[in-house]
Amino acid sequence: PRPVRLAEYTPPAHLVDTVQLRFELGEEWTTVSSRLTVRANPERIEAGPLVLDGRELELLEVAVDGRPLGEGEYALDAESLTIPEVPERFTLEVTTRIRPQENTALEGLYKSSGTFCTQCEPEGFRRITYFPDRSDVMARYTTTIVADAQRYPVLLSNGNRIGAGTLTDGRHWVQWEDPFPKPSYLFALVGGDLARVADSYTTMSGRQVALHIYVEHGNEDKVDHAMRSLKEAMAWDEATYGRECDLDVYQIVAVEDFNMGAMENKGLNIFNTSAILAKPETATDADFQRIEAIIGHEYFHNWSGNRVTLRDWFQLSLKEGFTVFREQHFSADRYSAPVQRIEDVRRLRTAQFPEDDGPTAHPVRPDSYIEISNFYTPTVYEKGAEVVRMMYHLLGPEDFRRGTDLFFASHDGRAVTTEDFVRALEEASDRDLSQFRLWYTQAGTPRLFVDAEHDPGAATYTLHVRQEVPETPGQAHKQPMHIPVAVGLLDRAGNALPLRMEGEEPGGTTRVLELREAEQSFTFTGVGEDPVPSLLRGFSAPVRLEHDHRDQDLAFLLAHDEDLFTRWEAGQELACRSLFRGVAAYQAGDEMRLDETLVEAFGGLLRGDAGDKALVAEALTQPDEGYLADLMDWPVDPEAIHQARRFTRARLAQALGDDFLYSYQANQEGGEYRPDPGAIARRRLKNLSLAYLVAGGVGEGIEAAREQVHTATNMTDRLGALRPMVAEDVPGTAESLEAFYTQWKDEPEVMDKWFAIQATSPHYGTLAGIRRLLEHPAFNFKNPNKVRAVLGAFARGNPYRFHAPDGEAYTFFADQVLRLDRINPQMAAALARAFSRFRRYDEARQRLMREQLERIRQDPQLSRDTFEIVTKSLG
Ligand code: HT7
Ligand code: ZN
Repeated sequence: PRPVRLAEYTPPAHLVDTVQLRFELGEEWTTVSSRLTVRANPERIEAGPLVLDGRELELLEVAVDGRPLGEGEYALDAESLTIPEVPERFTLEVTTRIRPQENTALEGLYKSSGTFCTQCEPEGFRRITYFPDRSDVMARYTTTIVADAQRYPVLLSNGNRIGAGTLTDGRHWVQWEDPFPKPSYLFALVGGDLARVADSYTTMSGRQVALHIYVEHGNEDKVDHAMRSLKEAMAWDEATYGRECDLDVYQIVAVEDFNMGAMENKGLNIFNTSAILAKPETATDADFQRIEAIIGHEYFHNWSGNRVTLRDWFQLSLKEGFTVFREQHFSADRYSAPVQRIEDVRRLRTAQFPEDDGPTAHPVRPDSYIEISNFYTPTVYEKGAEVVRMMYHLLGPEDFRRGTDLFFASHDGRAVTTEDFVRALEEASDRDLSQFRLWYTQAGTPRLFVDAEHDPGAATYTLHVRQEVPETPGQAHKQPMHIPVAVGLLDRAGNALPLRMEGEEPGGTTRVLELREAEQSFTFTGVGEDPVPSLLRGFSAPVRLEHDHRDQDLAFLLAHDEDLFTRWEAGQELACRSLFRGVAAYQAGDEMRLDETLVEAFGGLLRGDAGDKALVAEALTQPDEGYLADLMDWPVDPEAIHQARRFTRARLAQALGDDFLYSYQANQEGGEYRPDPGAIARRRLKNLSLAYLVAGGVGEGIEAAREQVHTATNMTDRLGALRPMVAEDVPGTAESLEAFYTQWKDEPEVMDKWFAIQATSPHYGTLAGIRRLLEHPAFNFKNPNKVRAVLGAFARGNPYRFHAPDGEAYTFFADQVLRLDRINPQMAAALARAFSRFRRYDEARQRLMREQLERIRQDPQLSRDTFEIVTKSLG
């Protein structure tokens, strides 16, 4: 397949002003009739033939200005319909037939547990009807849906309901009109027998918006949290960005089979059930928080993505990076800002840094793709959000807000680019972002090397900073980037020093250094005694930072830094160093030892009366095996990492047994479950303590876990006990797993957790164990949540077993990729990424993984999605 390139972008030859759609939803097939008003694009000198996208469609009829075309008057191939001769303006009528019930790819119109639903982003609309399926063609849609009244009493589309009626054959119809022009990727339709939970919101200008959430009957008791979150998000966007909801009705529908978390279709969001359904008995604190974040994310898209949309798919981060930033800011305001930042950074480091350092690395604004569905990546989303965050801090909140106001006002109703966004921010501030733009076009995570020099005579302190942007596929030479590095200095008593730079007035205790050159030095004056530097406060830029802090400095920062992020960071670094000493010992066949500095630092955290328990819990959380693998020099040794991590965990638990027990007991609470920040933090610390105790084989801890798994009244506590039991396989685990299954087998979201904790356990997630899980009656290969819970969790969350040296897991996994590729190419391509960084491993593992990649590549029916990942991985 030929790649699509940004450099080859041309405006559409034809524009569509209005679209009238009529769907007849049937049990075997669905008929789709469309009526479009089309005109030549005045921006193009010559419009030429009309070319419409279409895939897997059966064309029944095509007519121009009411006249049906004969066979010689148009041309059809597997991807398009071309009409060579068309007038300047005309109406086009097209009738197609599709088979939603056979659509397992979950793109276009498909059926999920008896409900018709759509997923059109990025290129699903072309699986519904022939259309210029590109985001710069924006039209007004009117949609009529006809279906059996009993099976599908609920018929929904974008916009407002403008008509309904019944037919004599038992069918009924509903008509919807969307007043806002939109690209086809935001079209949505739902038909099913669903329950509706209704509420309403009064906007800042006093308009009433009806809020409707549709779920399967029986799930009505699981939407309170989503509804509350939606109203919070609406109020937040008004207060923070001045953005008001522009709709009369905002609808959300939950479906079980969905490739991602949710979709922001105009006025009709479609959600994966896992991103919406929650009650204390079935959802964890993390689920409650994730739901709030996703509800917010999709709602925020109503402005960042829908009102102002994308010119082309290369601009994807314009909506996704910006919207993730908005979502993270919303969550930070709702819970704890430092903890949110830690979680954002953890995600960036575990998912995006490896991508940026591997064969599928690409810029935040990519410049070519084979299959756009492969570009919904951590780089476009999370790194894209970091780029927006850096601009937010460079401009400051007021200028940034002026910039976004200008952006929304000047591009409302248009399809634009990341460049338009940056330009609006520049115009609204006095900032020059020319060099900063490299963040959009240069791939690779910059590395910063910092050396410090204290001159006691002159009372100066100088930071020498060097930056390197690594080579990435297709980008051999990089230019120096504009990197904001927030720093502070601590005196030996742990106080933050007021900062003053040569030739400047004294400032506060945090200073943002703007790095623009390959090497640069920054000198602070009035620094009498040698300070401890606190670098990259708040993780002010998405970079890998290297400095030569001593372990004692890290422990000191962990105990004293005023910046809570840097405190956590120091603790993680301390833990990583200790783990890598363990890795080296394990590899050399020596005895592993626990570092006293780590024991003291962790003990101090547990015993200290640190107000923010959530932060203590974050600091006590071990870096995961995948992150350690990313940090390790070649070759990654998954076994040594696993053993060192396990050893450290167990020994820490034994050394600090009393503290963990105390923390476990002190953070118990009775009363009603509430997912508020304080209660979440206490549960987190309690269950983290429990997990350590179980890992350390502390009898009282194991007893407590066995009891808690049965007596817990909420899923956070139940899983908080079951997860460490399954990880360690303590006596009684098999029975607890069985009891859990019996209790929750009818709750698909809970079963996903049951699968995932087994798939990630070194005891249950062996190859034989994974095979058993795939054969389990509750597993369903067509449901992406189940595939993620078993295969995704195995590859990502169980590197020790996935990379077993015999390579059998690789063969098995490649078989599953191929099997899934026939059913759902997007999911198969996502799984295939598990092999993409095979070059990071030893030669034997490399050979084994390469064999599997080649075997997949040779499959004659391989999808474009999986082909792209596999060929790029092979390089
Ligand atoms: N904008 C949405 C993207 C999405 C998607 C992409 C490819 C395949 C299926 C998909 N479902 C949703 C999600 C979001 O970022 O809000
Ligand atoms: Zn999004």
